[in-house]
Amino acid sequence: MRSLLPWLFAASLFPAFASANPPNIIFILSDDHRYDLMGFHPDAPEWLETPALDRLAKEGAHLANAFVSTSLCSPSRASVLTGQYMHHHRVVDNQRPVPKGTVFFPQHLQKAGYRTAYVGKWHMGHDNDEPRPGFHHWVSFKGQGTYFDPELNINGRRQTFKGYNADILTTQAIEWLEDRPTDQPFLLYLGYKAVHYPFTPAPRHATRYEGKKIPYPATMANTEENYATQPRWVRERRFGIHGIDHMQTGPLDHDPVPDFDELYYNFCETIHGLDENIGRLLAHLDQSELTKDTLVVYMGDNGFALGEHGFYDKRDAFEESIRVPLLARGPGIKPGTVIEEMVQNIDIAPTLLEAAGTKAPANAPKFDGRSFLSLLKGLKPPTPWRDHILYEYHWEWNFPAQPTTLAIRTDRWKYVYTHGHWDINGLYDLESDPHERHNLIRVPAFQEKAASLRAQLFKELGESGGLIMPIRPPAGDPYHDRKLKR
Ligand SMILES: [Ca+2]
Repeated sequence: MRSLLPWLFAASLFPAFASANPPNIIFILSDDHRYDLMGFHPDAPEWLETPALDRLAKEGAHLANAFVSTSLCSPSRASVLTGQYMHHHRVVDNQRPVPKGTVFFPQHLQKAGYRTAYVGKWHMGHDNDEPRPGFHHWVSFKGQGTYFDPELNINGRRQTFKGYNADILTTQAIEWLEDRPTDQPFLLYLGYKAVHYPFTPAPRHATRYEGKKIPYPATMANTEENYATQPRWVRERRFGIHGIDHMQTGPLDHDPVPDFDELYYNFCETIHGLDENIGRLLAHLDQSELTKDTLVVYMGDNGFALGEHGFYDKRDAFEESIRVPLLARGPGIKPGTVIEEMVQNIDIAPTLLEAAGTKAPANAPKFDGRSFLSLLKGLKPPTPWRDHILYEYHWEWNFPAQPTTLAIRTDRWKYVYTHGHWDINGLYDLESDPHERHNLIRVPAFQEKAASLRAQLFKELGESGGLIMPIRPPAGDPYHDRKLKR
């Protein structure tokens, strides 16, 4: 009789994808890595090498349509950890910490018997590197951290390490994997600082791609054709802090922006160093025979424009900003799976809990996202999958070029509403116009489409409590200056 008890316990704990043992989980979150800069991706430059990410895609699943609900570091990170939209978790910018009492999904995994570790960039608020709820082991740093010689807070004690941030974090992660108690499944949440702007490669990769051919996007040129139908703010942004016509005279603005080609090479070289470190981690899983029982998920926290519409950076609702890389390899996922359904950062928490065979307690804050584990396993989801996503971004005092933006995106259409300034909105047909060059918002034939998407966007945000305008005291260094138009 006694021997049955553990079995009964396990069966009740792991109902959906019951297996003998819940898998280990490694969730890797990188920073500012855009969706198509992975070697295997058809839109990547052919010279970019990411063998580790290519391996994850080959041995697991590539979620080809993965998006964030807010394209900014801290709000997106909070959405991953809480499974909630920004209007629910209330981390609306990069300046402020998570409200007290916020529940992070690793807390639920701890209750389900997981051993948990956080290693890397937390960045919700700039000043606090102290351990947060949900993790038995904690390695982090304040705010954005530094690419070189980081000071790490390891379980409450600070220590400075010599070297490149991504190398050091990977070593920390591997050391924890070696030292952890082995009688529990584990969650390793590894948040790289790489490849956050300003992109800074490891010295060993600093000139790796110099002189390679850069695929400049068609919407990069400052031509009448490119801006004929776009809102005015789009063209204006190219002359401000996150626009490419702001870059060449960077030093005069006390602004570290390099020229565009250098930015592009630095980005790719930093990605290569990140990939090398992910490769180290995957090799460690192989050597310690953990590969078979470990779900590895790789994701970026937001996208990044590389010249599209005259932009660099993120924040807007164009594709390059809202799409992210997302890969998953592990038990039950067939090699070479490609998932076309739209998934979001708010889906990570429910997905990882379901993979662990557990869920949030009934009294825990509700997730806005839903689990895509059935998609990963090639199964039909229990109810039809979503046919659209919502997007929200709130204007920041220190980066004023990007207005408050609300958007709804289906497989084919995107409606973009900007709030609080005198301009037009956006409507794009992603099927005939994947690069969003032709704003249809003023074309009579599309008025009905625009009105219906606008109504749906405001209805759903309203019902969710998302029609809020958080007005906070200005914080951070202001980047208000613009260049003269050339
Ligand atoms: Ca970021």
